[in-house]
Amino acid sequence: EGVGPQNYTLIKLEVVEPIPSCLQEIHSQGKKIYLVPGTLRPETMYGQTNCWILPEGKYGAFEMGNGDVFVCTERAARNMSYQQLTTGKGEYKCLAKFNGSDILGAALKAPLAINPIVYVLPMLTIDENKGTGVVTSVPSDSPDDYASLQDLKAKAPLRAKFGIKDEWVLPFEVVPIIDIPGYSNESAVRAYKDLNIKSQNDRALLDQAKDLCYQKGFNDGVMSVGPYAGRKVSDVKKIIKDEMIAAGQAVEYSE
Ligand code: A2H
Repeated sequence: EGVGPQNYTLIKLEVVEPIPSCLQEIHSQGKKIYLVPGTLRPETMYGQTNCWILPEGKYGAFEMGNGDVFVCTERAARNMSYQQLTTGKGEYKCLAKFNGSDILGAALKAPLAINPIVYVLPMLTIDENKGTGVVTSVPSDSPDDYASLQDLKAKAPLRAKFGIKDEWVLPFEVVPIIDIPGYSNESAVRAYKDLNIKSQNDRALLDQAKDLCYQKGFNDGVMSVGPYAGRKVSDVKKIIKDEMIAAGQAVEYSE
């Protein structure tokens, strides 16, 4: 835990057909359902390849003030209720409760993503007490995401353990979105290889890689996709975030 509040951007990844059974009743009422990962890197959303949940994590579907339904931890929904996101202060209506494993393989439409559809996959290192308990995966720029995706790609028994179909994982390649001159256009992949990281459980090395990529990405990164291609990350990060919020693709959240 750091000092002071952490300001996240929650990205709205819409659950689309086939709807998981735990969400079917809500969907049949015509409501839009979103997984809402918290991110510090809204400018990387072009490179999303999947969305992570904790399989044994407890999640709910919560009604927001504007009629949207957000899938996240109850803890996050409670925090949202004090940030003008739900129907009233301290009030958050839970429409369904389920485990992360119940939504594995759900298909999502992720805003800005070059991949038209991404899938919900298991990440075993998610902290249920941070953010929304949902994480969007950008393996080009996040070492944790790259390590977790590599684990699933390389280990058929891991996929089998969680009932993950090959087609939810294997076709998804790293999407280069930010060039760091003199380093890499896939910084997380470079850091993973340089530090000889072997799995999502290499916590100390992943923390090192994460700091390195975060610093380099912000200080030296140049967008290579989207309307701001050629512009520095540090100059367009806030613009991209504000545009997503204005377009109804994201909301602010802090804790
Ligand atoms: B970031 P901080 Cl491209 N458990 O988003 C584990 N990790 C979580 C989480 C949770 N409950 N909630 C959020 N996160 C991840 C993008 C990204 C992120 C990139 C590069 C670095 C990066 C795509 N994943 O984070 O502990 C989310 O991943 C490195 C700082 O609150 C979120 O931003 O500082 C970040 O950790 C928040 O980390």
